[in-house]
Amino acid sequence: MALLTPDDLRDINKQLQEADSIVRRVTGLDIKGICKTLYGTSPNSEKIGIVPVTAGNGIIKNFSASLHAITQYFGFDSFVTDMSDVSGYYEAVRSGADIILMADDHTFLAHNLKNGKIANNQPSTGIIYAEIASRNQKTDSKDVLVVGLGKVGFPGAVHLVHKGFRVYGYDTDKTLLKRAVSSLGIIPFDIESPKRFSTIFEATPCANTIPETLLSENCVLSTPGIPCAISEELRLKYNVQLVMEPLGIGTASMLYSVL
Ligand code: NAI
Ligand code: PYL
Ligand code: MG
Repeated sequence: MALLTPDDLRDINKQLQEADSIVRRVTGLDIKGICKTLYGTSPNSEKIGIVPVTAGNGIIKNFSASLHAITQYFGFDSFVTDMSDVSGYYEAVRSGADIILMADDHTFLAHNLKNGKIANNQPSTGIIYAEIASRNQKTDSKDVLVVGLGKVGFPGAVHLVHKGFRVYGYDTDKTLLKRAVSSLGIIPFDIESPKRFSTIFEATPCANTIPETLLSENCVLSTPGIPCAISEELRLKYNVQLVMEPLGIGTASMLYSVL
């Protein structure tokens, strides 16, 4: 998994506010509204315990603090434990946490201790970014391009197929592309083809994955992938509505899915 850096998380509140305003402009709903309609849930005074984890590459500076800011932004009561790892988990439960948030290098989970529901960040992120893409108010077209069909992109593609979109898919890994074509019936897309899209969902760890030939004026690019899928120059040239934020939208999706 591509790991976040402290720099990605700089000024997370500002990043979240900016993302929220773009999500509103693109869909007519804010991130909370998207989560409510997606999962049919609303917070009910749940308390969230955030546990720092030292395993593997260890603590990412700003990670727990960012989760604290994100959970507060979405109106949850939350706290970061003083201790890490198993001791931190014990501390969170003893301090009355209803939901545990914790991540090692492979898995970022939300576990609701009251109802047993558990969420994984990767599918939760794919689903909410795909949902945002699917709500592009500026188009009637049912065509959506998905670039990157891995742990985030594949569940997003599944979501779009279930919503009745005509999903075009591309991944540099031919095996993953074949899997998505055979299991989901998506249309394999040749990235060199000049077809322009009004809605694109991208989930890769690479920069500049979307060539100019695929962009249309005012198109929506919904992408959790870091770094960004297009250059700033292309964003401005096509007035691309870019929904991209490093942690908060996916975390909101995880939390609402376990309520
Ligand atoms: P993954 O490694 O499972 O999937 C990435 C896929 O992109 C792979 O299948 C790979 O073959 C494909 N790919 C790479 N370069 C490509 C290119 N130029 N064109 C088309 N496909 C290409 O990774 P995962 O877990 O799905 O994560 C994807 C990205 O999302 C990463 O950058 C990760 O850090 C980010 N992420 C962001 C979150 C957020 O909240 N913003 C949350 C979780 C992940
Ligand atoms: C959850 C993010 C989204 C993209 N990459 C994922 C990542 O960076 N995972 C690693 C998270 C490690 C957190 C560390 C800590 O500070 O507790 N163990
Ligand atoms: Mg990318």
